[in-house]
Amino acid sequence: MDVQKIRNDFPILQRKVNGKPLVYFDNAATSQTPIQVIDTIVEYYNNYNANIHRGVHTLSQEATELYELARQKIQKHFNAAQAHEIIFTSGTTHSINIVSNGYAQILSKGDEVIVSALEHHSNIVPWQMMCEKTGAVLKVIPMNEDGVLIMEEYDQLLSNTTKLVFVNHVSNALGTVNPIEEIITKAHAVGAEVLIDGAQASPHIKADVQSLDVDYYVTSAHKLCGPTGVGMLYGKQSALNRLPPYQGGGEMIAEVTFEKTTYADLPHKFEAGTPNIAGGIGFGAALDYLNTIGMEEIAAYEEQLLKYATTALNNIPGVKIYGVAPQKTAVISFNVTGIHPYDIGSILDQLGIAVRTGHHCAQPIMDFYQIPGTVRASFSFYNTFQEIDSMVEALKKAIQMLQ
Ligand code: C6P
Repeated sequence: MDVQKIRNDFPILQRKVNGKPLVYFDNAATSQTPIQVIDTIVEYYNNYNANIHRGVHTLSQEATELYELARQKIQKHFNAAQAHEIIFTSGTTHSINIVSNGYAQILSKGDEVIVSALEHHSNIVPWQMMCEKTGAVLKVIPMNEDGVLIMEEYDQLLSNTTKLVFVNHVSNALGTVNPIEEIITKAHAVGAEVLIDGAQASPHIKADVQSLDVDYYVTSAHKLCGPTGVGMLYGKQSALNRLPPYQGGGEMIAEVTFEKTTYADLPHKFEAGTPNIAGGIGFGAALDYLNTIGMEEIAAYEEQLLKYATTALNNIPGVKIYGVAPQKTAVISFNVTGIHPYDIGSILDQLGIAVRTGHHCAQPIMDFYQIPGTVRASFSFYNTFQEIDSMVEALKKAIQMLQ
C-alpha cells in the first residue's frame, strides 16, 4: 500500500489547523473523503441531477441508473443475495430505527431482546423505545475489564423467549471486535433474529452477510470514506418482508386510495420520499475506492498503526488505555491520570491533532469504567506512523502543561 500516494487523494489532509499540519485521528467519528468520491458527487450535480424512479426524461433515467448501480455495488461489497435486500437510509441510526420501529409492532409483553454492554447509544435507545411500547424486556450481555463481552453470560440470557439480539460488530469507544459469528449462531439456535451494527466495522472489515447468515446488518457511508447522510440497512428478504414500513409517503406505495394503500415491494417499501441521490451514488464510489486499495490491505496496515500507537502510548507514564481486547480495530481510548480528557483534546487540537473526547455516545461503557470519558484516537489507512509520533510528542507536551 502506497500511503503517500493515497494521501494525495484526500485534499483535506493537505490543510493546516492552528498553523500545524492536520493530523486527523477522529476517523471513527467520520472518515475523510477522497477526491474520487467528491468528484462523483460534483459530477452528479453538474450533469444529471434529477429525481429518480419518476421521470421519463433522460436526466431522471441516468440518475436512476446510477443510483441503482450504487445499490448493486453495496450488494456486492457485503455479498447480499439480492439488490433489493439493500435499503438506502440516512445512516446507521436511521437503519436501526427502521427495524426497532418494525419490531414495536411485532413483539409483545414478556418477549425478550438482548443488547451488549458495548453499544453506541444508537443501538440502545431505539430498542428502549421499542420495549416501552411493547412491554418487551431488554437484557444486556456484560463485558469484562478488557472490554470483551462475557459470552458465558450471553448463553445464560438466551432462551426461547429471546426474539432479537442486536450487537455491534466493533465497539466505537474501545475498538473491540465482537464474536458476531458465535452471537448469530447461538441466537438463531433459539429462534431469535440478529441485527449487527456495522458502523465501526465496515471501514476495516468486509462483512459477508450471507456467510454470517445475519438477519440485518447496518452501516453509514461516512464511516467508509463516503458522504454523510446516507447509509444502508441490509436485511434478508424474509426479515424485511416481515417488517411494516417505517415512513409513509411517495415512492413506497403500490397503490393509494383514500380507503386503502398497498405498499411497494422491497426496497421501495422502506424508501419513502426523495432520497439522498448524490449521497447514494457517492456511497457506491466510496466502496469502489476502498476495494481498489483492498480491504485486507487496509486492515493489515491499520493493525500496524494500532500496534505502534499502543506501544508508544503505553510508554508514557500515567496513560491508561481502555479496551485491550485481543481482537481490536485501530481505535485507542485512553486517559492520563489526573487530567480531564477534554483538556488533552483541546491542547492536541492547538497542535493540529484531531481526536475525539467524551463519552463517545457510549455512556454505559464509561459508567462501567467509572470515568466521565476518554480521549479517543482512531486511525485510518491514510494515517502514518509519523503522525502517531506527532500525537505522542503533543501528548507529552499537554501532560507537562496540565500536570
Ligand atoms: N459513531 C463516533 O464518534 P450515524 O450517526 O447514524 O452515522 O452512526 C451512529 C453510530 C452507530 N453505531 C456505532 C457503533 C457508531 O460508532 C455510530 C457513530 C460516531 O463513534 C459518532 S457518535
